[in-house]
Amino acid sequence: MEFDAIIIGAGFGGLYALRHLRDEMGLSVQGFDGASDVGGTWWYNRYPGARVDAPSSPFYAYTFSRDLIDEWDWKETQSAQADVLAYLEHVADRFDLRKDIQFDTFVNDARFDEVTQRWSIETDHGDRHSARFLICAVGALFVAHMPDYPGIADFAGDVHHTGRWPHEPVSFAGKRVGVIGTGSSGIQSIPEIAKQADHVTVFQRTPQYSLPARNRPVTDDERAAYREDWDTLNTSMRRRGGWPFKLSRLSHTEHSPEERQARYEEMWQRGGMHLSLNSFVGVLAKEDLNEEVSEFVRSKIRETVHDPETARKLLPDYHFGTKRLILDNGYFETYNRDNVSLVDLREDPIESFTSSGVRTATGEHPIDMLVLATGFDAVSGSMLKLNPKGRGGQSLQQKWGEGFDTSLGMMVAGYPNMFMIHGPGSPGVFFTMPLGAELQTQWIDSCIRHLDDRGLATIEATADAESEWSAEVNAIANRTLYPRTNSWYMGANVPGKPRQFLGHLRGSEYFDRLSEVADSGFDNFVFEAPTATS
Ligand code: N01
Repeated sequence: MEFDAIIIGAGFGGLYALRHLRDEMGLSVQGFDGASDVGGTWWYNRYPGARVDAPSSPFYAYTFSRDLIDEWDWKETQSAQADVLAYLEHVADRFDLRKDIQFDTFVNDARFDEVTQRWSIETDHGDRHSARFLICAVGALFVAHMPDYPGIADFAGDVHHTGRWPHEPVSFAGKRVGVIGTGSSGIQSIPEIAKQADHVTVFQRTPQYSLPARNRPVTDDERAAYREDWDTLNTSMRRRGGWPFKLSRLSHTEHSPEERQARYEEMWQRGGMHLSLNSFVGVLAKEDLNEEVSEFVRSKIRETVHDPETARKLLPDYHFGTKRLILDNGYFETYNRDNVSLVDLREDPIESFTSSGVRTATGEHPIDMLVLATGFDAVSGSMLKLNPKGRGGQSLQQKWGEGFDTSLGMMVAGYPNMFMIHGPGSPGVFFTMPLGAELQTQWIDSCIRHLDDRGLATIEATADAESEWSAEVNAIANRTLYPRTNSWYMGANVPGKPRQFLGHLRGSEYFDRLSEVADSGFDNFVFEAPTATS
């Protein structure tokens, strides 16, 4: 069938794009998703303990509809996966989105036809469709990263990756569970698994900074207050790159060591991201300040974990906050349980798997179930899996062989009329979603109107614009400590992946850039008139 736009993905980004392009712009739109229902990452990541890893309510939500703000009651300050998924199901019902999404359908191929100036796609059911615009809302954290330890395929027990968690309940009762990975997914799930399992063995490669989430119910008064102040909060979210909170302007050099420690303690007690964002200016950029905050968190770990040897293994030694910060609900306390043990893979690496356990340098760890909390081929992975073919049949895997060049994190030279939501070089997964997805979609709206007003067929990024954008993204990242750490932000978690900072760290500047580019008439982009056959 032929459409104006095809949208791949039915998570936060894809659902909003569908609603906007169909209902606000009057386009014919078809969505596709490999999952069986809406939700995207929230449909897949249903491991025990899964929550938004930020103080979320009510800001990890759409802003476009005042009715949605008024009618949806967020339950907790840090929303659980089931609540976020229920919210997205409600959005799908309220705006009647499901009727234009084909679920259980992966798009296997997408290619641009230079003659018709249209995108053709083929699904895993063998159906073919075409559209003038291709919107890739394929998720920044979708392609699961699987470790390839020798013998892992021979392990006879159940194996679950947190990002592909089964929909039927998983029971840990009476089981010895091995967990590999201590990022957000591991740190959120380990305390929950430990409550049920006979024994949990955590295989840790890098100890992590994790801050207390201090999750609690949202009160009726808080709900009333944010609804009353919504217009102001909404403006602040736009100005501050996604979250409405004012940040501390305090300089650490103007405070004594004792005052600084008191401030860290206050932020720790407030929980959430406060220690990072709100203690003093520049925690993620100034080495001396960062080291002091790092040491503060290490002191909290030593204080919390009773066994000194386990505490030692849990002490992170990289710059605080330069891997994605984690908010936990009792992670370090979990190591005080008798049924939890920690293997430090830097001292005692995994050598192989057997059918019944994990063999490390010092011995065998018998397990009945393996949980892989080993993360994702983040940001670029889902686009590379889709692997669209642009001008001259060039595949994205060829184009991105040495780096993930984009313009604005949304368009790629050689791929006309193809847009990415939260692509490499955009701030999506860092802080700005879902607002970032809304603003990116509104930018796509401006592109389409620009084309239609002028009788043009396509818009396309240029290689020069990509180079400029990469330089801008890297310059911002290089003013911080982030690039010094091996993290998925840097593509360092996947062997062989090009090292490159994958996101734009200044959400509000990014939002301004989107507006400036649209207002400039899409300076730096190139256009094509319709061909005779388009
Ligand atoms: O993945 P990660 P994640 N052998 O890449 C380890 C978002 N998220 O799924 O640090 C042994 O952070 C790896 O070790 P190292 C959030 O943005 C959101 O936890 O690379 N270990 C690390 O400990 C988050 O940042 C929510 O040395 C191996 C872990 O596995 C992002 O998703 C919830 C290994 C992977 O940590 C990714 O989080 C959860 C190997 N071969 C996540 N390979 C919500 O908001 C990897 N590791 C709901």
